[in-house]
Amino acid sequence: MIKLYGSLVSRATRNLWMLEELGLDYEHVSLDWAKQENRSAAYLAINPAGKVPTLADGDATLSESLGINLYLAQKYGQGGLWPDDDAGRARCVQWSFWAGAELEPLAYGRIREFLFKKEPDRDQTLINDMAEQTGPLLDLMTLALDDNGFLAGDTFTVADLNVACVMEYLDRSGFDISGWPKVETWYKTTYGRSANQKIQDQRAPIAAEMMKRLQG
Ligand SMILES: N[C@@H](CCC(=O)N[C@@H](CS)C(=O)NCC(=O)O)C(=O)O
Repeated sequence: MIKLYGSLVSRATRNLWMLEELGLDYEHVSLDWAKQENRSAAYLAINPAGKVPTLADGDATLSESLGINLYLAQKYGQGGLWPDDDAGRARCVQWSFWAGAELEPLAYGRIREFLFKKEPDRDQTLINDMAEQTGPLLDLMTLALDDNGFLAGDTFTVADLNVACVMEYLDRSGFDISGWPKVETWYKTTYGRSANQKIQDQRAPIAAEMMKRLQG
């Protein structure tokens, strides 16, 4: 059976969402990184980087959350989350790279400032700079969504899932996307899908506990 390693307060939620979308049977092995469970000898034998998530599926043991989702879509989502046409598949790869390389550094940067630091320790200059750099990315998404309402074609694909699960960091850190109404509508519809809702409902109490610890 497919195994997914990583806790509900980690990027593993990206893959849990995907596994639910695909309706696959899987085992979720929750590792608490606050307790360094991802640094145990047993886990390092599976993923020498000691990071989560890791997916084990038959001969494939994979890391990198967005790459794992591309793999799952390709293997189990043909014609749905993984489009039938070459251009659609290429756009899924393109947007996934974009999410990791362009959006995530800014969105995760905000999480570090807003969730992992207390108010007096936040770097307001950095926050303002990151906000300024985020605007053009949302402009670009608006252009892409103008064509068809989804990022890689005219239906929901792994491109939408991978971008939305990174955009989650903007949401959680209170970035206001109402100035980009197409993106806002797309995000609410995408992130609100029932497969993700199921995972977010499981995550909520654990995340609340973590926030209490971080913010006091
Ligand atoms: N680019 C990687 C990032 C993986 C990553 O940094 N995971 C964090 C949790 S979300 C982690 O394992 N942190 C614990 C550590 O580095 O010890 C991905 O998308 O999977």
